[in-house]
Amino acid sequence: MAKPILISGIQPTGRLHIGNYLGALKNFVELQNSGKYECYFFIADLHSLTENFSPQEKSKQILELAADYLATGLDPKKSVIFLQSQVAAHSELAWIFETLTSLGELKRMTQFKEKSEKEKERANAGLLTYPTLMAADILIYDAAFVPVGEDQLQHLELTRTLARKFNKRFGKTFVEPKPILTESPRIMSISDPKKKMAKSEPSGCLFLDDSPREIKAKISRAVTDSGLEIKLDPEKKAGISNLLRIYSSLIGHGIPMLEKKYHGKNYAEFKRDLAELVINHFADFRKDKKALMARPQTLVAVLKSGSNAATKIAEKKIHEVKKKIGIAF
Ligand code: AQP
Repeated sequence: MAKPILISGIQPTGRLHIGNYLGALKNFVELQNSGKYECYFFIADLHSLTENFSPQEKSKQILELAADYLATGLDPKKSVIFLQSQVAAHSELAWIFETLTSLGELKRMTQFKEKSEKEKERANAGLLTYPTLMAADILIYDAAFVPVGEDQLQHLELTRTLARKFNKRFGKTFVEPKPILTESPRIMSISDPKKKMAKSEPSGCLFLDDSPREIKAKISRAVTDSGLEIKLDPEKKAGISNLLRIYSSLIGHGIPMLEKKYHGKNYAEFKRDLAELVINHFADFRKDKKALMARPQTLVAVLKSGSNAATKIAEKKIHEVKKKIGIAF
């Protein structure tokens, strides 16, 4: 029997942080290695153009994300790893979806509201239509599952709505995808634990390739409350709760076990152990990423070969879609 299809992507907008890892990438690798799915993982470069960028910086960010993918364990022999912009059918389908989506639906999206707030009318239109491109990324492969962090659930719901809307109007064409969330779908900023850790706020990020010195310094500075107890209480102890979540996700044990272990111990001891854990957890990653970045041609070749494979599937689907809506013969 054919395996269910699974797809996800990350934007090349800067170094990955531990929220991207625990909310998404770690799970990508585990799902790939489970052997239960036919996996597609892409670099969402078109989405990333909605942020300010320079061309040189963009090329570097793409290669760096390809290195992040491979260094954390994504494997081109097991998954199709590709660059979104190299598969033209994503953009074609996104346009069709834009014509099926109301302005109201797009304006209600939290990400659009947050990201366009500062720029108001000058915010680029791509920020608004981002979810229709995301729907195309997913639906074009008939994906049944999408591993994402919590921040993307609203967009995924719109994707499901679009699949239903299209199927109702033009006949069964798309699969309605379901999200797969991790145990830590929302890692918070270490400098402001009420906010999500986000690449656009680097001061609150623990980056995967931070040096051991940086990791130690950042974790010891991480904002916590003035209390003494090390226990989960996201309301009153947001900072410590966030650090507990990071710790427990990295060791794969529940938080109660950690609360027991650190009963009667102080924040400094807990933070020291967490820093040690993070440093060791990403030691191989730092080494492998450095080696991969020294071979950019290998990274380009992986993306080219994956993009060719993805194009074959996506071309078939866009042709089916065009026939359904009466613009292909
Ligand atoms: N803080 C987070 N906790 C858990 N998961 C997270 N993700 C992002 N932040 C967290 C998940 O990581 C995947 C890739 O994210 P992305 O780069 O495509 O999108 P993003 O949300 O724009 O990333 P950032 O780092 O949060 O940057 P900005 O500053 O743009 O907001 C997604 O699955 C996402 O859910």
